[in-house]
Amino acid sequence: MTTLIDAGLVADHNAQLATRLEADYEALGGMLARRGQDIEALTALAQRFAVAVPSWGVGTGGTRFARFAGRGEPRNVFEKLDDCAVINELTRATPAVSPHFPWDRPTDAKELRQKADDLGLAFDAVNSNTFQDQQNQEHTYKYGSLTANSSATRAQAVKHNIECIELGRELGSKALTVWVGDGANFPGQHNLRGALERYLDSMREIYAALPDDWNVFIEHKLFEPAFYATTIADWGTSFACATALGPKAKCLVDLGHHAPNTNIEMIVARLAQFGKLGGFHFNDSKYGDDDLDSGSINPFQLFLVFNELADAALREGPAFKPAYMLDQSHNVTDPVESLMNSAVEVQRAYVQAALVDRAQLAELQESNDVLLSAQALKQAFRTDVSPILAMARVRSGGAADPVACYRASGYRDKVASARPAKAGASSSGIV
Ligand code: PSV
Ligand code: MN
Repeated sequence: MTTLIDAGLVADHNAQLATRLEADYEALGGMLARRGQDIEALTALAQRFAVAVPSWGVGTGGTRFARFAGRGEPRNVFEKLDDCAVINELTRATPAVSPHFPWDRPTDAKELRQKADDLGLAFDAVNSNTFQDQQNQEHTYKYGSLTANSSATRAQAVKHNIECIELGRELGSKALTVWVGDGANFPGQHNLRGALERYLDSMREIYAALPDDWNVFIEHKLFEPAFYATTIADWGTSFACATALGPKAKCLVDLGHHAPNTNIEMIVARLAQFGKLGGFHFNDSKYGDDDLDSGSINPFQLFLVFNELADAALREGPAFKPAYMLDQSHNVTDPVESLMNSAVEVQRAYVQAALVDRAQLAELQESNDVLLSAQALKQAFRTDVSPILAMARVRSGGAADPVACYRASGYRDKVASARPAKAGASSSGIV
């Protein structure tokens, strides 16, 4: 197995922080014990947590105005995997990568799988891309893909999704995520019902190509690129489509894809209740689909999402396993740092949600004790579980402080000289 960050460097880094960490861990352990909670059980829980990294997230993103390239950006899927491996080596919370095709299409899937294996990585859901035209593509997606009026365009988009399934099989993936930007920019542009009927017809063909042990995740998004009526705009449409398609179809919740102030945790509860919660794209936002780092704007919302997930896990048992993935665009930060930070923030919300005494909360709710019910959640959210997360990382072979250790490793400088920027290349990152 190849490691990209020197194990000795990580050990030195951890040794430097050990005294402080142990003191903080002990203090937190004492406080939790007084609340009847076992810090060791929580640390073990944190060690089991995993969230997948989006291959496109390791490139520098941009907006429709500009993209400011970063140093040492990965130029192909192999280099992207290296960056993803660094994130996992230091956080020990991201053992899988979610690839995007055709951006990450390998010439040899076996070679790519071997490379991932060697880096200790697996592949999570594969993503199709029919929201932009590729070079030498026969039919344009300018007016839609799976919903297009043209049957030839729809067939081309269906074929691409089926190719993604094939590639995903070779990589050991078990799910396909379908997000389409299809929609209308002007009233009258679309027959709203007709577009959704065409979407379902196309999705039925894709669904039919799924292996028995696969799922297809339907990702909804309110707007962009369509600014008037997006075909799969909300969780209701996503749920209706997943239901119409069958048991292998589930809904994917990207935290940035809702109207401001939408109660996302309630959507999570609804989808879990009806067995249609497939997975997540975690990120944060202030205004729209900003794709900011997870937990950077509204960490309480992230906690409340995990509070619903903890409730669902208790009700559904081990079969309840939504896919956790990040989906962010890093425009002004080092993508490796942002992704490490986000993985830790999602893990933090997961552990904080486990602090809630669910039996006690149920009693408070039963007796209509509104104030103490709210306080039960607030107390968990206010608890700083950082020592648990750091201890979990150290015990799993990661870094007590992933960003500090990453900076000390000089990885970015190394890749900056090994990966000179290619003129005009922007194969990585969201542009
Ligand atoms: C769309 O905004 C999205 O959230 C989908 O998941 C895409 O696959 C991804 O971003 C990258 O464009
Ligand atoms: Mn997404």
